[in-house]
Amino acid sequence: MFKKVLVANRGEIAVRIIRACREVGIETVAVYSEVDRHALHVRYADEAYLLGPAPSRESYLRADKIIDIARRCGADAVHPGYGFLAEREDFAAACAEAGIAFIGPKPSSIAAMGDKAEARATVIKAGVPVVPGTEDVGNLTDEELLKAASQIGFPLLIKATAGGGGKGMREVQSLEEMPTLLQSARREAESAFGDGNVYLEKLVEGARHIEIQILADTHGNVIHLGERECSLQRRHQKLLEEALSPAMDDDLRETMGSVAVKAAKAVDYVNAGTIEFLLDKDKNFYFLEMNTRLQVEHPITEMVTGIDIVKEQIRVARGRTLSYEQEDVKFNGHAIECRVNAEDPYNNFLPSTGRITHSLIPTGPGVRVDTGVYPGFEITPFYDPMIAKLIVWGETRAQAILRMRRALEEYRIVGVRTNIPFHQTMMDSHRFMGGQYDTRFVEERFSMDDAGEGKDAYAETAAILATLVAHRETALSANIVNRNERDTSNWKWVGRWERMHR
Ligand code: MV4
Repeated sequence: MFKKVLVANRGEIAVRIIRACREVGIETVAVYSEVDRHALHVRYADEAYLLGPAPSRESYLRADKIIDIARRCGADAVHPGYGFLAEREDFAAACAEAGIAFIGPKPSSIAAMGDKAEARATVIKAGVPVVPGTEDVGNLTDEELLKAASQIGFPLLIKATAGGGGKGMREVQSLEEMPTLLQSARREAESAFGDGNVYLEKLVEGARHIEIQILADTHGNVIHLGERECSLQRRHQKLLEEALSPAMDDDLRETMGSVAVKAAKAVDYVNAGTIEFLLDKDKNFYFLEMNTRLQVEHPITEMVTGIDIVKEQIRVARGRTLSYEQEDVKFNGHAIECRVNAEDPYNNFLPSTGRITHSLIPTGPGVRVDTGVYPGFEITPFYDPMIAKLIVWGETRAQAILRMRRALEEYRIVGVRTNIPFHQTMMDSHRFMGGQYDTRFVEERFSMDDAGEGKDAYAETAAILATLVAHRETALSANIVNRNERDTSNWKWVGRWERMHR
């Protein structure tokens, strides 16, 4: 049993991890930077130690200091959260060397999935579908890439092997463009990751971003907890996630879930992880990459499965078996997460800094808010701008949307600008309501004045949602919902249903 866990992170995720430890009776140690002296994670922990100045490199990325603190305060384990040191194989290895459990996967799994070309090659061998592209690993020369490009065909994507987050990614329309774009992709990857290595994939257009949560223990048990729909993002920053996806059905979930389990087993995975897929219009799916960490959006999976993912992480890190087998995993209702960022949606999502003077946090049935800030806390430009995650659960997707609209209305944050108006506009968007969106939606088809122009628009939206709810609740609905998932827009079936009842 762990007696004491050091949480090597800050903000809402540090608070989330401390809460899980508290509930199972484990003492907690926080670490913090100079600007986080009064942060919530410091207040919630049993002990706290200063790391250094605000910049991450001098604080939350100081692996040496963190391990030293863990050793000296007698922590048995370190939880890295997400970001910072979470996917650094050298940190995971250094913890093990110091006799401290790393609450996450083995260094070798982090490394195997960290190199995206190697990850591709590994999962291909395990029979996981990937987008057609280069299959060799190691440093491919420009000459080899040009040759491969003609075979793959256009349009294609140049991706950085050290990548993630779209850095060093280039869309290529023709062979003529290749040399220039190769050069700029390599240059960007080199400056972002210190590694200019790239690989190629055919471009999949108009796809959705679906990710499958998996849990694995040290006894060879691997299960999946279903998917999260993460297509609503802007510049590779996710803004809103849903579980389950409105684009999936039970059969597809079972298929993709077992493929995700295969991918995890291919790298001998232990602890919580996420397999990212692209899902195209014809419901073909392709492995993209694996995130070898706890993710920001893990709460929506917790809401629909009832499984505490952080507690399972701690449990398997202690060498215990998972508390659940695949048959025990049942999905109930629908969950949505809105990431509340300190940024101005009316001004190109410009980051907003300053002191939070007042805040009123929504509560009530089906609402969960994970946050690391409070009135008096200052938002600085040193860390990412997410100040809270507003998570709601509803019996149906429509109920969840209505609940999210209510919670967003209740939310008050004074002192910094937030993207709450963006989320409100999204909740009123007819395309969102119909579940009809892909990864291009926010950037190409969505505008802040899409919905809610005047009171009438709101009344109309509410009426549509009420109709959706009522519809789901009739026995009749099952058939029509099934049909809609195959061939018509939700929009049409609401109209059809209304005409039927006139
Ligand atoms: C793709 C793709 C289309 N085709 N690969 C973006 C970041 C990296 N994780 C993978 N990404 C993509 N890879 C092929 N072959 C489209 C994207 C993509 C994307 C993926 C997930 C979520 C949002 C995205 C936004 C733009 C592009």
